[in-house]
Amino acid sequence: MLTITSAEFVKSSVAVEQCPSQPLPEFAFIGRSNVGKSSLINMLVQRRKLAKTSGKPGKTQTINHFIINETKAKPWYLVDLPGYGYAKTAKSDRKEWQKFITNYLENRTNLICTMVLIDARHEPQKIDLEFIEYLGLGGIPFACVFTKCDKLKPGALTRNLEVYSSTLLETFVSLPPIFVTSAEHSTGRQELLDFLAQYI
Ligand SMILES: Nc1nc2c(ncn2[C@@H]2O[C@H](COP(=O)(O)OP(=O)(O)OP(=O)(O)O)[C@@H](O)[C@H]2O)c(=O)[nH]1
Ligand SMILES: [Mg+2]
Repeated sequence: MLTITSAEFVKSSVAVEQCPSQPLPEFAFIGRSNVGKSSLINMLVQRRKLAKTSGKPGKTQTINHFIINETKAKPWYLVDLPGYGYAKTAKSDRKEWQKFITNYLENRTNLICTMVLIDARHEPQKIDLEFIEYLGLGGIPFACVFTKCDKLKPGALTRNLEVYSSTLLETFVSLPPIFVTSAEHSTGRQELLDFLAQYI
């Protein structure tokens, strides 16, 4: 089992070239604006205010590295990425976002796995499916993490997960690793940490 002893902000970058040069194992969190990326990172490391969160979409605008120390292994990074699909973002800015993030995802050599966050309350959204397909086609390792599961009843959660899985199976031959989380209740924390621990 992995026991985190400290988690600290390292730096914000606006290009992959600016990211920390130490080649430590790295895991990135991505998904729609407001899906709960920053909150999930805080939940994992049990620090309420490490990654800045907001009720308004578009809070995280840079690639933010956090270094995590634990008892049994070398340090590793968690990376908070800006969200996609924020309706108020101008088209030209969206193109910029794409370049900046795809460049990171495709060229960050120590990036081990990208966690794609999906709001558990909704049916599959085109923007998420397209992003997942992009990762799949590019051979970029990823896992799906459903967020905000405290906001729906167990029956609805099960149903949404089933719909999501069958939608993914229309494109993929097998399902990626799937996690169900709540940053409010720390649901899924141990499962996610166990998943990361395999690589560390
Ligand atoms: N109920 C509930 N609310 C959550 C959960 N996770 C996040 N939220 C809320 O959702 C809002 C957005 O959370 P953030 O963590 O800032 O989301 P983000 O994906 O980092 O957003 P951007 O940085 O703007 O892309 C905040 O008001 C959080 O409190 C959760 O598991 N349960
Ligand atoms: Mg954020």
